[in-house]
Amino acid sequence: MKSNLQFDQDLFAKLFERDGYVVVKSLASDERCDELLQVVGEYLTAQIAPVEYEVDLQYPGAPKSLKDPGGKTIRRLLHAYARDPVFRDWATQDVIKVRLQQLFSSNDIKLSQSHHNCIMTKGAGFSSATMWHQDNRYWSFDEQNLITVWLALGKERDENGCLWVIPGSHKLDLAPGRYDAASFLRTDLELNQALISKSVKVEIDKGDVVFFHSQLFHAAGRNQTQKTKKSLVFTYHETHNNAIENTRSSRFPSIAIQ
Ligand SMILES: O=C(O)CCC(=O)C(=O)O
Repeated sequence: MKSNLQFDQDLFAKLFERDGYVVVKSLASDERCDELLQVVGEYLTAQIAPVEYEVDLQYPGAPKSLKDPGGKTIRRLLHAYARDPVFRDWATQDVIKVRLQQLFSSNDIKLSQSHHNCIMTKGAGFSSATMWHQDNRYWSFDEQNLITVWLALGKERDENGCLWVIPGSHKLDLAPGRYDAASFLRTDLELNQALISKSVKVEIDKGDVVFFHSQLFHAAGRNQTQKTKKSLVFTYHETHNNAIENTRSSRFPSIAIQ
């Protein structure tokens, strides 16, 4: 059997280039996921800062205030890299590094601590939906070429708010009028509706990883189940691709992962 360090590099890069994302099944072992889940559970139960609540974002479905029922539902446990060695260990694993080196065609890669870098949660009962966007709405870098690595710590299905993506959309260059004021795709436009109709859901299991490009359009629904969905999410960039000074992307130093 092939180890997770041996894989068809050409096929991996070709799929990513064509679709803007690629799923690797069982990249993290059950044991690793359980270890991560144990620590995530502790941070979630104690609500250890820094966290982002659903109310902070006000995405569709979010409670209106911290005092409302579900108001203290966490959306993200922030600063995962600095929080705990189990997260750092996963973020710098060779199985991730070799794949990123393949996708960036470079060995000089850094992890951004400024956004994502989190445990993304979809709470049972009080979660929100994320509208269609490219992650470049969050990023201010010299080049719009970042890659997010999303590890599922449990089943991700449509009913618990899995990712949806528009394959190949990372190559699109849309006019500014296609976006709303918050840089989400406007759903009132027929052109955007046609684009969204090409979307596919990314249903994955515990230990599976999605690599996706920062230009890829993606979205996610609410969690309609009774179990909180948890994913560990880091974003990487080439060393020469710097965060623009005095932006949210440059608030924390990136970490070299070679
Ligand atoms: O789980 C979700 O709602 C999607 C999150 C997402 O796309 C993001 O934070 O960029």
